[in-house]
Amino acid sequence: MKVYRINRGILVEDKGLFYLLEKEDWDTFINDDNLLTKIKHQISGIEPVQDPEYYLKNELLAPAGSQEIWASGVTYFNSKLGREEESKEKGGSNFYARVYVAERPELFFKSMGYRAVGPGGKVRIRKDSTWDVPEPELTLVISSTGKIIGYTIGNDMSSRSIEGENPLYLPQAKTYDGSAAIGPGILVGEGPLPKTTKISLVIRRENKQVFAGEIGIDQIKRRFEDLVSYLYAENSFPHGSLLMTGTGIVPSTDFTLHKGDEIKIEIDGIGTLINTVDL
Ligand code: DO4
Ligand code: MG
Repeated sequence: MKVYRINRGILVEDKGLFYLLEKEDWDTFINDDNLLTKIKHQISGIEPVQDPEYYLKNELLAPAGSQEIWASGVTYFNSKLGREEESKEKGGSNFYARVYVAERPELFFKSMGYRAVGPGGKVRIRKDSTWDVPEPELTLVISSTGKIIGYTIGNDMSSRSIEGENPLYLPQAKTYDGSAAIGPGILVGEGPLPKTTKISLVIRRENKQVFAGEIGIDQIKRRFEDLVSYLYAENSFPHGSLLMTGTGIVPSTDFTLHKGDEIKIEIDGIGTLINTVDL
């Protein structure tokens, strides 16, 4: 079952049919430990909509409102290698090797939900950055009690030049207007994602593919429950939260994003998130 946030409420996809729940408040709707049961109950007895494409094309919003969006770092070996490479000249690389094996994960604040870019929207690169990449990340949707209630796709846009300069610049490399994209919808399943789930990233420039990469979620070093447990240990989230789980796809050091690039992230079973790059 998938849930999309749209202008006029919520669109539910179940077994190829779509149901409209008008005037539902997103924050109240999504923050529910028994979300799947609630949705099943709410769509029973209502007719499916005839033209779901209209809503998906014209009304789709980022699936977050008052939720905070956090992110995990260096959860895949490729991420550790990439950060070591970008920071080695400045002497910061050792921190990444250490956090990769540490018990405490790297977690950082990324964006408020209402500031996140939705499907089809424009993500940004900073004007004071010279080296920029998207980070395609499986994103957990978590209730206020700390239960993982769904999954979506996140793009943790990152400035590698600022991050590589000094690890203490991380908040500036990671959090700025247009730095977080999420969507298209939330997969609300009966249980955990299959271990064979793949994340793929394709970047196109002037209609040509300039980067493609893929990673399996089985390559992640951390358990999702452990990431959530660290995040919730000393923080309360009255509306729930979203947590990006880190990237395992890191383009080579000669790659940087350009204005106009199209970023396409796909995760099996969840969908495809497409955004274009602006300055
Ligand atoms: O430590 C820097 C950020 C790491 C990150 O965002 C990732 O691994 O996805
Ligand atoms: Mg990341």
